[in-house]
Amino acid sequence: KTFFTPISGGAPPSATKRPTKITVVGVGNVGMAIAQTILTQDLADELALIDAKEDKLRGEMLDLQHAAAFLPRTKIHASLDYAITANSDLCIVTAGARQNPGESRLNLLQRNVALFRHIVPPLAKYSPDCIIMVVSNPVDVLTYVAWKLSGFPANRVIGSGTNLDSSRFRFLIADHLDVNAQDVQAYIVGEHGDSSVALWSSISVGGVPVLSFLKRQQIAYEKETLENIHKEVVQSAYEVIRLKGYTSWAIGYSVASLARTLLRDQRRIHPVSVLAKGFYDIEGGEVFLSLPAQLGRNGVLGVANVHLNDEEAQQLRNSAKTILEKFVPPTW
Ligand code: 6V0
Repeated sequence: KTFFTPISGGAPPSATKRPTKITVVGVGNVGMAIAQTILTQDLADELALIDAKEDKLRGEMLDLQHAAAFLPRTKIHASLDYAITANSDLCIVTAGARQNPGESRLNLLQRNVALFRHIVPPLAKYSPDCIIMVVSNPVDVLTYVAWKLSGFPANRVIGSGTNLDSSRFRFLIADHLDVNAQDVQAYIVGEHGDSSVALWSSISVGGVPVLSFLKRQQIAYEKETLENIHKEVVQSAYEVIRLKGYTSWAIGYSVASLARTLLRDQRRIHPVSVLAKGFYDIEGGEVFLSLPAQLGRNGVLGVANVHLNDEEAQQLRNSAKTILEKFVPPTW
């Protein structure tokens, strides 16, 4: 039954192009912020939602569907069954156990690895050609875990990494210099978390290198102010969580911007968690951490060779070591 009668000689309704499909696993605060940003930005024709809590899942699906009159058209499905994720172009994993009071990060990691064993293999089975984007924490280690569990090539497994940290960094620099954050080119790389590395030497605003500008203008070097900005970036997630209980809006926009670059083949450079072995003299095994990576329809297209000074290069290697030390590889 169709509402309209096709014009004679016109293509039948089924002969349209394959829909762009995104799956979001985990409909908590982060998953829903990502889902709603994807919808408002018209990034997918189909959105599949997966969670372990049936009522919450159905409630969130209905709530989004009821906004259909105000949104671009997107078909929204939700189920406990991974069959609904079939033929996704991008699968975003936000499911995660929360840290219990007094629980070590290592224990939390082991619980999340157990959870990923139930999530990643079915995603890979139903969408063997998709790109997997990991958001759950600790994101760098869990991206490695997703890579191993999926059996995918490394270019198709990406962690949201320091894309969010870099956005916080750009906001704070923009605020300090009273410019637009979109004109600030600045990267935070390495671990998403305490050992992240701010690449001060390559920051520019509107093409003007910031550090040499400040020096030339004989504005006090402001090293302390700059270091405080990085400290504020590292602290900002803790602060938002202390104040409102979780973070959601910024990670929602951050991941939606990654989805746009990937699915629309925008070839933009984002600091995201990638297999870092062999880049920037990072040694000591297979480690995922954030580097400025060019992204497109095939996932990670390459890693930009940003010039790091000696201090930054050393900090990046230390960050890799920190991640490797945190991680006790499970037996696959
Ligand atoms: P939340 O609100 O507790 O949501 C987690 C969701 O996962 C819940 O709805 C659970 O029911 C669901 N879930 C649990 N187990 C499963 C399972 N086996 N299968 C499917 N779903 C399951 O947490 P929130 O949304 O606040 O955070 C999610 C994750 O994102 C956490 O690990 C955060 O630490 C992480 N973040 C990562 C960020 C980044 O920049 N990488 C930023 C913010 C949060």
